[in-house]
Amino acid sequence: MLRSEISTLLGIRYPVFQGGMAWIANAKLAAAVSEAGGLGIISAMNTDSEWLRAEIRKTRALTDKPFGVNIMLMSPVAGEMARVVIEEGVPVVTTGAGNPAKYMEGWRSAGINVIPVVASVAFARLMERIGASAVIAEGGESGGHVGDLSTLVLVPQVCDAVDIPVVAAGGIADGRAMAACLMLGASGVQLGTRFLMAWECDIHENYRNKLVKASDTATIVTGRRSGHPIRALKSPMTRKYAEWEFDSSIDDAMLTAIRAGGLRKAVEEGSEAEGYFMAGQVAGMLKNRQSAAEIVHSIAREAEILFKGSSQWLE
Ligand code: TUI
Repeated sequence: MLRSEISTLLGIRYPVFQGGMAWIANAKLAAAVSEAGGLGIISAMNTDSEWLRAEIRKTRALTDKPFGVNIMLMSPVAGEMARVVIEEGVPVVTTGAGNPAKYMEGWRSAGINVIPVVASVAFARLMERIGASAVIAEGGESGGHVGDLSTLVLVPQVCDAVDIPVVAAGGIADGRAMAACLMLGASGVQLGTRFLMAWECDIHENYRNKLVKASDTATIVTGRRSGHPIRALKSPMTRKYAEWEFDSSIDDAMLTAIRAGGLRKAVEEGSEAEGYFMAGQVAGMLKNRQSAAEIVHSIAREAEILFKGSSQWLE
């Protein structure tokens, strides 16, 4: 049985978070992960704050275990979502793609454990200073919004820089990567892409078929020009986007809107032409559908076996 600071802090059995994937991570997926002993996370990206309120209540009806809500800070409705998590007494909030400073006091006085995603040491230090309970150090292998550093270099540097627990994310799909991240000093891991294979994950079958067919080099990062780079599966849409990026007649706001709309078209419609199929570099490792519980349990079990066998490296 793995022991970790983050599991104790949050009252979860396995230090395995399910990433709060925009348009994807709903009550059904989050509750299944939490019920299995991990930390399920609902994305606050979808539609409006009443949708979020309903998903939080659905999650509570499905599990009595802790769960979280992810707030994507670039979203125009982030402020509304920030209020709903307080009103609904959500135990854990993770944030992404920005600085949660203006919400921090409200969340902390409501007793929420705030766990921001960070992509650099400086930002991790700042988050610790303003009261984060832990940070998620996410390397650029991840899907969606990405930072510059890879997980292998980001995680140990963040671990050295802060005294709060660090959860590793980006490029993690199995127990080998989990064990490696714990060895780097992380207290837990967060996985997004692998949970796209869960039976409880409602994405269009075209999205899943593309993931199953994906190879190690199947993803591409676009949007560096806008300052908001996004990793997704290569597709007609990403190819077009890569061309538009070099077209000065198309402004940054339009490019961001195209991707936001493209993610919904991928998830709900499976649109080959217009979908933006966000996925991490682990896409090439996904083959089988499994339940969320099988995913959580197998990753934790694999990591445990590796730790037990790790004395093989000693003479
Ligand atoms: O947020 C994510 N990944 C996402 S959000 C998303 S939704 C979307 N986004 C854009 C267009 C269309 C849809 C898809 N994927 N991951 C968390 C994350 N946060 N990764 C990196 C960061 C990050 C980067 C820089 C956090 C903070 C930061 O600096 C903040 C600052 O103010 O310096």
